[in-house]
Amino acid sequence: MRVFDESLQREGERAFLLGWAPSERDLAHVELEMDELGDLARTAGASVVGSDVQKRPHVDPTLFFGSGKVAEVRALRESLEFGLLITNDDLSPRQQRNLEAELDLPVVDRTGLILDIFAQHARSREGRIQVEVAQLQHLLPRLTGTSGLSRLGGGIGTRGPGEQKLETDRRRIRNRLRILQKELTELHEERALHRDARRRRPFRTAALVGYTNAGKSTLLNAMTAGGAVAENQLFATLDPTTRAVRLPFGQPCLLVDTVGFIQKLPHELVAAFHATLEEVGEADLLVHVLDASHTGAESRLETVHATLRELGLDDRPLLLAINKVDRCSPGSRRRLQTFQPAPYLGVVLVSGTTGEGLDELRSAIADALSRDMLAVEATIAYDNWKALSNWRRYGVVEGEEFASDGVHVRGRLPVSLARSLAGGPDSEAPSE
Ligand SMILES: Nc1nc2c(ncn2[C@@H]2O[C@H](COP(=O)(O)OP(=O)(O)OP(=O)(O)O)[C@@H](O)[C@H]2O)c(=O)[nH]1
Ligand SMILES: [Mg+2]
Repeated sequence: MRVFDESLQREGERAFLLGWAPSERDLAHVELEMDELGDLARTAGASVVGSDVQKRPHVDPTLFFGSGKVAEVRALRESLEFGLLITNDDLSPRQQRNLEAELDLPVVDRTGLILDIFAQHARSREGRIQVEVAQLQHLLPRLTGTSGLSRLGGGIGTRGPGEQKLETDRRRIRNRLRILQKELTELHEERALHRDARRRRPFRTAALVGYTNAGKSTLLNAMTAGGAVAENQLFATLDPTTRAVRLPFGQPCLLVDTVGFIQKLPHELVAAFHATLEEVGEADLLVHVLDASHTGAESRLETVHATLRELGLDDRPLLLAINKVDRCSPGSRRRLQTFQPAPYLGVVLVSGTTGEGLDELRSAIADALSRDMLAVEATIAYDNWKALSNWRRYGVVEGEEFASDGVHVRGRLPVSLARSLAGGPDSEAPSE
């Protein structure tokens, strides 16, 4: 067990963390998860007074933890003066209720904690609704009264006015869920309209993805005019932010920053944030931002891959931006320079705070985005200035020669522009 004295300096709800490891072998990664749970608790505003991990092959169906461990935690309440227990694993509604009764304390599980942080950080209308939907869905099965008796069996405490109130509460929640879902659908349609408008312009989009706190918003700010919230907190960003970034050949690209991933990302949240994550789904390229200074960087890399798979985004072209290299020793930098994991088109070492590697990252993004452009060679008449300026703007100009019949241009163009230059059937120059 670990006891922290940070609580002496920090104000906030005093919380104790409890985790579970099925065997000795799992202890190391559970300890990493416990560190992260501490960060989550602090982000939610709690002060962590201590933590413990129970080793036990199986979880207990009624209490999750063994009754001995629960008694131990109960005994610690006096000396450590905590008013909240946070568990690293998700509890069934029944386990949560039983633990609360045994400990005479509120108990929050990992999902509940993440939902709380999301509720504090959601800013946009859509973000707030998504969080409320996830919270209500999390709450609904927990609204079954405290008796723990099944409704079919009936019995004392499950009937009468109490039960009626419960039914009313459930009905109210379901009604509220329906209203929220309807509003989400409307917002979703609105967003689709915006996206259609954007699609008509041949803007390319790259999305920054990665573990929470990896430095995505810091990178977005460093590469663009800024304005995204970057903080040493988990889930500082919930709402997508889109900014234009200039790439080396001058073509504009939109850079999207959005919610970070985390291990054991609650399913309610993945589902709830599907709409927000659609912005990522629309991207031509994903830039995976990895915090190189974190001890668990490798497992975080895996978590991000797993989350991308879950979201059906693992077929997208990927770049790896290894961030916070300003914190790395020369030795680990050298190792990182030769790091070439399979799915990535390129790997760049960057620092969002010192600006190191940002030019390389811009070039890597430009290269990756121009891969699916068409190679084109054409002569553009001098009176067709618009075609030339569109080429410079949205494509890549590799060579330009001014001749008597016009400008001979060699380079790459997005398919829609190449067609319009050839006067093809779908030709339609992008309107400004
Ligand atoms: N030393 C160092 N710190 C960095 C770097 N990039 C970001 N940070 C710090 O890391 C913390 C998290 O940065 P954010 O940009 O908010 O991270 P994020 O990935 O957007 O996080 P969420 O929005 O919470 O998912 C902040 O305290 C940043 O100042 C870097 O290159 N070097
Ligand atoms: Mg962020």
